Amino acid sequence: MPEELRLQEESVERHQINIYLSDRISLHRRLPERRNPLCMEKKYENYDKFPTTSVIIAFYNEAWSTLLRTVYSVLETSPDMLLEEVILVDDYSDREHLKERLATELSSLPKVRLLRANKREGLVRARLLGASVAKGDVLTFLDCHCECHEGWLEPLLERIYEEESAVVCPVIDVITWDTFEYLGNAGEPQIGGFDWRLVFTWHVVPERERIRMKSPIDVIRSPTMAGGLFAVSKKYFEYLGSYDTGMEVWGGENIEFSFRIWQCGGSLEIHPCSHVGHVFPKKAPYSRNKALANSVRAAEVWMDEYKELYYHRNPHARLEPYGDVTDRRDLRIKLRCKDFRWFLDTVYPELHVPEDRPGFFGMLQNKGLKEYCFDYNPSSENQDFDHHVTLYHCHGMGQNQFFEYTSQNEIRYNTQQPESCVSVATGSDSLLMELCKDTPPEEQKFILQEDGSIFHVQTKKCVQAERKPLSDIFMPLLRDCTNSENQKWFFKERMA
Ligand code: LR7
Ligand code: MN
Repeated sequence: MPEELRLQEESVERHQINIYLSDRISLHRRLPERRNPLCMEKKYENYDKFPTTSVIIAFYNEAWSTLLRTVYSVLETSPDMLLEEVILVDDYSDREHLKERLATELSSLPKVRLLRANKREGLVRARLLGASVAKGDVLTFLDCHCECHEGWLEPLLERIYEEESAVVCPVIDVITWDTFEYLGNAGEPQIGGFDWRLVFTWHVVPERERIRMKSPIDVIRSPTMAGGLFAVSKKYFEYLGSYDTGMEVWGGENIEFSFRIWQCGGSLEIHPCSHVGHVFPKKAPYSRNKALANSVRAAEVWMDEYKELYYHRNPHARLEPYGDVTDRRDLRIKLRCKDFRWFLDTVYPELHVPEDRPGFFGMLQNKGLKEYCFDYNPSSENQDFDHHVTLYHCHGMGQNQFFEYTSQNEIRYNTQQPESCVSVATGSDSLLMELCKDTPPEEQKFILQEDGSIFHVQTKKCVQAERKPLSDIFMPLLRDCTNSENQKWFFKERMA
């Protein structure tokens, strides 16, 4: 059926999701069981005292079937007593099926309301529009391409019933964009972290947290949240200052809210018994160019002097206009929130905090081949470079050309998580990236000398910039030490 394939590809082109297939899957499908078996033995006492919830779903140009499946799954998996309403907020979509046709479809559904923004608000203000009319005790936010698993809601509301200042996320199961399979497993969920670019990351549950939890189905404390799926007491959300309304479109609000929850006295948790599926698209379906300014706002308000570590790795972020954050700083003072140092020490001790000593971080540039800098692409598809440092035109954008030379004599690539260190494989003359260790092993030790040479202690060789014969590829290689300019290096924070 080449015709069918073509239609599938067309829908992926348009939505970054195989909507052709989604349209052919029931809007009321049942999901495979993905919970830890212990969850099924859990008894909910005080069920009748649990807070009620308004489920808030903001959407922008979402496809019909993924949006409707989200709504039906909420209605079909949530106990009637606990579900106050489902509020859909149309963030100024322009697709035809989201106009009259959607309003008509929803009008026949109990508890469902539809609000429309008068201009594109972005997900933060769209969600707040929904929150402003919500009647439930708890606000439960979902993305508009989710499917709720049986029993997803009770654990979230029970936890907030126990502890009003807990913000609780479900386990996010993966629904694949191409086949719509519902993945996920009953094992231990992961928690949220971030790297120094303020990009959200997933981590295994650290030992200390496993010790704190009394059972595998206790809530797991998480430094950050992915952002789209969580429940929070309406009163507590308002107390915390809801969202930063200066954030546009997409990005950053999840990290900002996570910092704020912890620093201002709440807790952010994942409940292992609550599962919700989320369709992860092939790639971003709309422009997300406001994410940088949003992250800068988060850094400026919550990170104190640690914001410098962020700026070092995103030099262009310093130039980004991010608006006024006075109100948000005032809020931080009013709520007597703790500082970022406390957050790092207490909530996220696993995160390595770079030293960033002046003159020892940034682009690592060569003196002889002036335009060339250390460059590492962890996801390189080119087998030849897999896990190797190469040299590339210095671009001054931080990211994959950002390295830090530490007081432990490591050359660390610590922009992303997990952090890698420059290393040398036995018998090899090229530079290999390996995971950093607590104490650097011999092969990861380099001495950056006064004259700019980089001396590899174990092999007693120097790092030299070279062009690979018969190619346009440049690499740093270990050679006998000479005085040549190609063996001299210096760190530069940004382009002149
Ligand atoms: O301008 C916009 N207006 C909107 O109403 C842009 C988006 N939206 C809606 C959109 O239709 C969707 O319902 O906001 C919701 C989130 O947008 P997505 O689905 O494009 O975001 P995402 O799933 O790629 O991104 C994650 O990070 C975002 C950071 O801003 C938000 O916090 C998302 O909610 C969040 N999604 C999740 O946490 C689901 C799990 C993903 C992971 C990991
Ligand atoms: Mn999403």
